[in-house]
Amino acid sequence: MQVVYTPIHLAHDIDTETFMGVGVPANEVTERAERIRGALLADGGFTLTAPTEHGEAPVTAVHDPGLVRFLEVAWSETRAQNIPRAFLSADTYPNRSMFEGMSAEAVARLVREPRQIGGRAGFWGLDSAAPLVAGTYVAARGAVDVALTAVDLVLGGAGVGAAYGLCRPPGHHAARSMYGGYCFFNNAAIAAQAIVDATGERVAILDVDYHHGNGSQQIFWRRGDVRYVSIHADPDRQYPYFLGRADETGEGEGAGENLNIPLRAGVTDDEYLAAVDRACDALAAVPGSVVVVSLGFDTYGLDPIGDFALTTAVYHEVGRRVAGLGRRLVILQEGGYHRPSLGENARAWLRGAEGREFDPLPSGGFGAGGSVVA
Ligand code: SP5
Ligand code: ZN
Repeated sequence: MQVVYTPIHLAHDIDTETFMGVGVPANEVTERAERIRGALLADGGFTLTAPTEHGEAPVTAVHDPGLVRFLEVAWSETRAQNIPRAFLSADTYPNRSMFEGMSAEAVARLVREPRQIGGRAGFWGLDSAAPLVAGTYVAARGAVDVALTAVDLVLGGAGVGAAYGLCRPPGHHAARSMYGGYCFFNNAAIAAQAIVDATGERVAILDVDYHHGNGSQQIFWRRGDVRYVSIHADPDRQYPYFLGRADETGEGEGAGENLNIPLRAGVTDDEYLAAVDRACDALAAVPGSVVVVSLGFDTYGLDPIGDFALTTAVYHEVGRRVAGLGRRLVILQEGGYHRPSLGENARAWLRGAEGREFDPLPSGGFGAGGSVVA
């Protein structure tokens, strides 16, 4: 399988994030992508491909141009104001209660981008846990190019059944006009839109990151041409808290095109596979030949921010079942924060998707084999 990768992600060099106002070691770090790259190279069955530049048009096909402009200048604006921070997070968010009692017209007039960077970050940002540094914009644009190059490979007519985009930073929390959750541009949504535009077919997104992909849901909420199916931690207990419930099914043309499968803490391999089968039924019902997969490994039992109990073996089986749909797959990396297992988990999933057996490394992926950084 071809793996689209670029070292540009290294520019998004994060060491600290904010959790409930406290600086803590960052989860979404460069080592994640390097671990996966190393393990796939060591496997021998994967070929690394560099992305090609696709420009801004596919980004603004999905995102507000104002978000793109904000992310492009956020770092330099922050430096220009002498803000002594290693990363940028918002000062004030436009909480909905600030406008309580006002008409929709008044709210539309008043909720606009301020001039000061702390307000602008609140206007465009979902939360304070998506650290933004000097290289963030260029890395986020690189991740979009990775996703779009994976689309090109799959649509290229060379009979490619699946391609994997090693996107970093991830994307599925980014909405049309919002970044957050370690995400800046929604790589999967941009890929899905590009597939719709290129093929005229309907497209489905399967999101198996531990978190609900609120951004992907928002972007396609009223769309009949892109179905969004997600298996994730119940937002009653987990980020993003305000979306991801089972009764969110889409509206208008998109009515019935959004399927959320929220799961309890401690979910086991068997329970998870039952959810995968439900999701696959919903995907099989979509006409069209391509499925975009938002692939996260924060569902792993040892993940530091997740609470599922999945094992490496289940990823092989999930990859196998998703490939069993008989669709071409554009597989894009989202989250997953237990660094020692990321390489093995990716190898297991992708080998399953290719119909190859999985031969676990003797070390279980931890240590020598799994942490090879070529
Ligand atoms: C792409 C993706 O997986 N984004 C996840 C964003 C999660 N943001 C909230 C993280 C909060 C982590 N808190 C850890 C506290 C453990 N006690
Ligand atoms: Zn996640």
